[in-house]
Amino acid sequence: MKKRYTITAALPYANGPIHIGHLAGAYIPADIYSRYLRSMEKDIVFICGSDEHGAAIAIRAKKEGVSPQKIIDKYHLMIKNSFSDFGISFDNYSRTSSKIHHQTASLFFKELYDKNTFIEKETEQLYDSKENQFLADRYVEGECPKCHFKEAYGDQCEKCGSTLNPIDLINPKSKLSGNKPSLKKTKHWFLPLNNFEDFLKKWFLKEKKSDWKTNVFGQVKSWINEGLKPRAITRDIDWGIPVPLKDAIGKVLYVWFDAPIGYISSTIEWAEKEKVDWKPYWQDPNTELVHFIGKDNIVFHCIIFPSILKASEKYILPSNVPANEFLNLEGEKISTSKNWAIWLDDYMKDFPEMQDTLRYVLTANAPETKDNDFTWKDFQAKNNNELVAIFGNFINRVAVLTEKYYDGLTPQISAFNKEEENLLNEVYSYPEKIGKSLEKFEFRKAVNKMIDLARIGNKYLADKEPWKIIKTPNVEKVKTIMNISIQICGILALVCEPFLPNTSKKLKEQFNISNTNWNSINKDNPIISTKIKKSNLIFRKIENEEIDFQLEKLQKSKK
Ligand code: B3M
Ligand code: ZN
Repeated sequence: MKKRYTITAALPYANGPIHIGHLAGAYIPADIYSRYLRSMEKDIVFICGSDEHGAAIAIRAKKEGVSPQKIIDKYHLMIKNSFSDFGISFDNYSRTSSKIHHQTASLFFKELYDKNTFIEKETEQLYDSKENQFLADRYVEGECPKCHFKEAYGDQCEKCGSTLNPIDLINPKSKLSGNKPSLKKTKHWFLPLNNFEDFLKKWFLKEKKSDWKTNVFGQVKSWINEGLKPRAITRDIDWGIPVPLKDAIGKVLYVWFDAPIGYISSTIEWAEKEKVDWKPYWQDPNTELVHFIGKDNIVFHCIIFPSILKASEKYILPSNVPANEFLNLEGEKISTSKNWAIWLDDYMKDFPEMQDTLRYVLTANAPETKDNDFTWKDFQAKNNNELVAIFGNFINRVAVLTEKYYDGLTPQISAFNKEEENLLNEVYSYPEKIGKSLEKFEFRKAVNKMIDLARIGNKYLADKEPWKIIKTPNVEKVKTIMNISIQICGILALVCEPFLPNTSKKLKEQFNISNTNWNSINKDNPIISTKIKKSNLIFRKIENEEIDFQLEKLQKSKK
């Protein structure tokens, strides 16, 4: 029976395009991990979709004078295409405006309501009397009472990650009219997180979480120990999933109640297409559930969503939430409003066919345990000094020399000497070495091990200098050198797949490799083909002018 995994990546808001910070934060790590699990022949489903409710979309629609539906239709498609361009290999990419999600989320709410999970309470909420609208979430901005960040939202502070209630904000201001809000009574349904404190303490603090990242564990532990309060999970706005209760007309589910349930509805949608049962992926205790997110979503994935799943008593809980920190750009925070970002569709126009280079750089300098910085100079250096000069150079020399000496035919070798056996043992240990790092969500370490394998191949060829031996009586030795080098190329073709899917495809094609299972290769069962194809460069150098152009464009487009 294959081990089953449900892998989710945070549902991006459908109110703008995707930038490199999104890729580095959640989507590339999630894709690397999912591709690795597939190559280990696990039973995995990799799930995502557009998050299409919430104040941010309604506010953007109002600003642009269009309907929220128009906003989400535009960006859902743009986002879906960007992910596909960069090889983010979801098994299903859905959207929370779908019927199946409205049904799933409504049923989920009703089931918890019927179990008396929620508290029904009339409270005073912030109200914009000019716009005649209650102000929740991103409809209101103010100073965070915890860290005093000046632009905290009504439901969350992006700086310290705390969840907030709008009335907690210091000097709140309506994002619609800019006015100071008044207070007005309204009824909402609250999730009594305080009732889940014992469950969370046991599940999160007592049960084994040694393999959770310290930045995640520390943040959640402090929130649980601070004490949890009831949180409203309904809203007085007209964009979202209507609350399925008679006395809730005009109210919708809070976006952070419905969105995580979007992982489940996207799985149901996938299972219907595949004609399989979705339940084992969400309700079998042997299934591993892993959420890939950015650090600003930790509270929702480690406290609120697990409490909702627990309340339903039918679902598994996440085995891990390896949240990444933030990626900055040229020393500044990436900002959509200031247009300080590298948008994926722009990157594709300027660097067509070079998605793998961006995947490589965003993995090698991923903000795994602390915020990190992306610079165009570093992008150029990693591409030219590592992908071109080490990886590409090695592959190219092996293909050119095999073509030149043996018409592309792989020399068959029956016996290797001790030194060669040791080298083969070392190179065949890389799939397991890389796998071990991936299983610990240490993607930077894993990709560095991949490039180290290319370094070993490059050094072996440079040390052995077959181009000198070919003219001597010891010409037979060249056959061994090329055979070993071709085997290293084969291993690289396999282990680079999670990081560089396009490159892996090209190498498997060039070296005639059909195998994908990392467990099935070793020096007694070598990954080698009889004939390899002529070389075409798998990476190209990036010139200084290209980088100067990008830096100029970035500065010019800044708002
Ligand atoms: N839509 C993304 C964000 O906060 C948010 C994630 C939902 S995952 C269920 O940027
Ligand atoms: Zn804060």
